[in-house]
Amino acid sequence: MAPTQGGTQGGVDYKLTTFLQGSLTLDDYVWSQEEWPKVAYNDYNDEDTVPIIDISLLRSEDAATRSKGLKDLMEAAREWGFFRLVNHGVLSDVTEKLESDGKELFALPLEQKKKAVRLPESIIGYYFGAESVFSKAWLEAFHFSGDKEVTDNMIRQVSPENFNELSASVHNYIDAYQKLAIEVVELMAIALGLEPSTFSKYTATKGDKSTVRVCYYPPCPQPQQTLGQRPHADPILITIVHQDDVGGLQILKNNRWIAVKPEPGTVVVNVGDTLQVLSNDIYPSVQHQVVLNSERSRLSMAFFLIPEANALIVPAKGLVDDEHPVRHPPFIYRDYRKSYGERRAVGKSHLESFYTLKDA
Ligand SMILES: O=C(O)CCC(=O)C(=O)O
Repeated sequence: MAPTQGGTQGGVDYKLTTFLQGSLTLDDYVWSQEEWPKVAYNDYNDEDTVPIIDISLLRSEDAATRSKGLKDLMEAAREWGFFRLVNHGVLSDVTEKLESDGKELFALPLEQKKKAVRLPESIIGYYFGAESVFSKAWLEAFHFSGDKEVTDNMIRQVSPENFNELSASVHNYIDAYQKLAIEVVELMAIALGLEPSTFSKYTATKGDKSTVRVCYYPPCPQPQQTLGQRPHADPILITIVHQDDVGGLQILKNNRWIAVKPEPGTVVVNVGDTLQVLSNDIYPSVQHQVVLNSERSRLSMAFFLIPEANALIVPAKGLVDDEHPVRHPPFIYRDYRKSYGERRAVGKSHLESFYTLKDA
């Protein structure tokens, strides 16, 4: 690709974006050709679209409505590993506040943002593009921990003058989505005839707890040759993504990339590797990626329901019998997370390579 230095496209002066500061050029963001996106960010296929689950039906007092809702949820999660959730009840104020605070944080000078830079060994902190673990990704992110002290320290570094407001904004978001995420995994257990807490009991209550990654993808002059996030599956229990109206999230189904259309008031839920193992492969963790565009910036917020670091991840008893043997040997979540972080597996989830690596 001919390096385009500076100039404007889609109203953006790329020289000014974080991504081309220092010695970085556009060439640092060109991926190998086989990784280039096959489907444009807004190429939605209305025939084949991620199912929508109305969670208000699952909260219904009416047994028949609830039972139909549980069946739909189970089928969506089993078939897709992904679903869109409507009527979830998280106040739009909570979401909009973090969205607007996020935009203000990304607008700060790079040196200011870097005061909260992610430290090696941690998933928490600020990172961007070619300098991050997401190497080559056209992505800037603040990853906040549910551990109040950790996040508050981070905010104090980046934006001390707005400390109280930002701290409340991040923690309100994490608290609201944590409640929703626990409700969802409990419903996913009930849908399989299991005790409600079968999956939720693994949720971290100390240490890194659940987290939110606020992601910012500025317009990119070469959206056909790079990605905002490479294909990956998440290591955790579930992820709940709130995306703005721009679009860019895609999931892999039957070897085809499917663009997930943003709908107001809807969040996207995906199964992570840990829930795949706990459900003995009934609920698959699915690869997803983020495709860019050259016109509009995109902001998304990914809430991760994280397992306890010391938890032994083993398929639920009720899902294992002679006909359904254990599909994955048990692991301690900390070991899995460490290996995932070291390798940042490309292609199929880290889950498959993990056992080979351990046995090597
Ligand atoms: O930006 C998105 O829509 C997806 C974010 C994501 O997959 C992640 O942060 O792991």
